[in-house]
Amino acid sequence: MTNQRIATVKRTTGETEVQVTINLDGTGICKSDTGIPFLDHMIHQISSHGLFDLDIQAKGDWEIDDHHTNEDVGITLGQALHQALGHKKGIVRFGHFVAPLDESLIQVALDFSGRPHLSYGLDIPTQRVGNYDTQLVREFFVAVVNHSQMTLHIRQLDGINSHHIIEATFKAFARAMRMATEIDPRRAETIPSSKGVL
Ligand SMILES: [Mn+2]
Repeated sequence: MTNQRIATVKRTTGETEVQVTINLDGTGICKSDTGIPFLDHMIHQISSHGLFDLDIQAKGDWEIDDHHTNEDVGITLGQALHQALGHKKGIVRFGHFVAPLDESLIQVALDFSGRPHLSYGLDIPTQRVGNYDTQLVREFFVAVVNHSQMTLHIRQLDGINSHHIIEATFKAFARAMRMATEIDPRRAETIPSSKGVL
C-alpha cells in the first residue's frame, strides 16, 4: 500500500467533543470510549468485521441524554471516512452483505457515490436496549451517511430481538464497508465512475 488511508478528525461543538481516527487498511484494532456503552459495542463491530482500526473518544452532554453524543460520533466518523477515502482512487466503491445473528437477518447495500442517501428499513421492537434509545440507531446512520456522502440501504429481512437486530445491522454494515473500501487490483488507481469523479 503506497498511500496510507488514515484520517483523524476532531470536532468540537457546544454540546460535544469528538475525536475519530480511522485506518481503512487496519486489522480490527479498536478503542472506543464514547460514554455510551452500547454505541461502543456497535463501533467494535464496525472495526472487527470491517477490519478498520478505529480510535474514537467522545465527551458530551450525557446529562441531557445520549442524542447529541451519538449523532456527533456519527458525524465525525463520517467525516473521517470521507477524508481517509480521499479521491476514492482504485476502490471497489459498492458493498453489500447479509448478516445473520440468530433469528435476525439484516441486508446492507452501500455505494460511496458522493450522494448522501439513507433508506432505513429497521423495525426495532423495543424503545431501549439497556440504556440505549433505539431511535438513535437511525440518527447514527443519518450522520454517517451525510458526512461520508454514501448511499446506504438497510433492510431487515428477519428479526425479533432488538439487540440482535441492531448488532446484525452493524455487522452487515461493517462487511459491506470493507468490500466497498477495498482496493480493486484490476482498477489500477483510477476512480470507479464512468464520469471520472465521485
Ligand atoms: Mn451484542
